[in-house]
Amino acid sequence: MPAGAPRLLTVSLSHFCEKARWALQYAGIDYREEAHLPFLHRLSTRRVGAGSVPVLVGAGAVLKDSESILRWADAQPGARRLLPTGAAARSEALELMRYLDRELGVHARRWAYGELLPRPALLLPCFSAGVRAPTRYVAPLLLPLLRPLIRRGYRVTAANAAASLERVAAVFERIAERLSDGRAYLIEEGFGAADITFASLAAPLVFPENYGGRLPPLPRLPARMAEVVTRMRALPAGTFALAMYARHRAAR
Ligand SMILES: N[C@@H](CCC(=O)N[C@@H](CS)C(=O)NCC(=O)O)C(=O)O
Repeated sequence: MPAGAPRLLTVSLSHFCEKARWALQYAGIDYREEAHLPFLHRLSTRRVGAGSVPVLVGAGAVLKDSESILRWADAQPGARRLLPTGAAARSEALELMRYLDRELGVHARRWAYGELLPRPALLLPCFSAGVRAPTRYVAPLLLPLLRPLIRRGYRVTAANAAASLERVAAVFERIAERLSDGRAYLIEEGFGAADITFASLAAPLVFPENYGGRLPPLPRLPARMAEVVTRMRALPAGTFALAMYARHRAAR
């Protein structure tokens, strides 16, 4: 294992990577982020026996997805707790997080790529943020190859993107229902993993100001995307995601 702080392999734009970043930061764990271009990240993740990002390397292990990273961070001595300690609340949090990964993570991404893939000028700075030279310099040349790969990999078609927007709207409704009893956080015990998961995975729909990776600037979004973002931000779940960012996402 490399000495020093663990390495977090990421794609800057990725909301699953944001979930891991935020969890590590909130728990108070030092790490070094190593950003890659989408799909080229596989060259680095394969080397450590992993696939998708985020991956945390070091700290005596290779953690291959955002939930494992979050659970590891939660268990570190001296870390600020991310998961409830009581068994019932803990399994409630984990169940909710897995639902959010599946229904919000996957579908928010597909919808957002549906809007952004036709706009390479907006995507390029998001993909190349934090990527080291020389890859960063060749990113403009690679982008025309990456876009069809992403489209195919995430099955981004107009029909799928529209269906994904309906799926995320249903998640926003379910979250609003949960909050409708006046609770301040998704799990009554207090702020933690479930809130981080929801707010990070909702980021492509609400564009929080202090997102830890790189999103396109809100004023430059294409009109149809901006309209959806404005609508989602105003919903109770959207307002909640933005409030979690404002209150609990410290600048790094
Ligand atoms: N369940 C995984 C999902 C991660 C995921 O889907 N990551 C995307 C980026 S948002 C990715 O790496 N996709 C390309 C790949 O699978 O290589 C997690 O929670 O970490």
